[in-house]
Amino acid sequence: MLKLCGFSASNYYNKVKLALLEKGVAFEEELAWLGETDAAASPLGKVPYLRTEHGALSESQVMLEYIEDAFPAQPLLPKEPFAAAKVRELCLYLDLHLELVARNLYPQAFFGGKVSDGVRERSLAQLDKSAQALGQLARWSPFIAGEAFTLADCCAIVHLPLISAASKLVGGRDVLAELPVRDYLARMGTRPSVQRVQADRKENTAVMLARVKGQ
Ligand SMILES: N[C@@H](CCC(=O)N[C@@H](CS)C(=O)NCC(=O)O)C(=O)O
Repeated sequence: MLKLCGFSASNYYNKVKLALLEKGVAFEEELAWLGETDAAASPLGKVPYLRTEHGALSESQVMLEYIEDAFPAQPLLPKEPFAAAKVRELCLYLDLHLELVARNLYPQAFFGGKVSDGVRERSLAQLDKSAQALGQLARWSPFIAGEAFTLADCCAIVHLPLISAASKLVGGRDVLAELPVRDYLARMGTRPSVQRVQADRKENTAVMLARVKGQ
């Protein structure tokens, strides 16, 4: 059986967990905090990683693609190649151009640290640009790529709240304010998969923050 490794406070862990739940693929969870990961499975020490019967995989997007190929029932990518590419494009914008940039702000937003003025201003400027690009690509009708729940929703549901929160806490404004994110997340929040992920995230975040404080 697939084993998803990492911890439930992690947005990338939850991206993969959402795909597994939405597809109805059986999996187990293996708790691995940062600093306690399996170096053979995740060479950069990041979470999540996925143990499969063939070996381990790192990088959440690679895991989504593997799960999609290995378990084609309940597809989360359109069959038509161009439509599938548009979903992948959204995943990349969400992971690379939004979440990875917002991540620069997390030390101050969530972990009691401080980011330099330069990092804050550069990150916010890049986020403004990327938010505009997301506005151009996203459909929100009712899902982020259109009429069906796709891999892009797995990215959006876990990343968008963090991007809004980090920009508000560090920059004083929500870089996603112009987009219909609140209604979208409320819609997605009615799905059992999302409710399970949120409940596990809340529980695990309390443990994680206690660990960080104790260090
Ligand atoms: N590109 C990676 C990003 C994963 C990632 O950054 N995970 C965070 C936890 S949410 C992490 O492991 N951070 C520790 C580190 O980067 O060393 C993926 O998609 O899996």
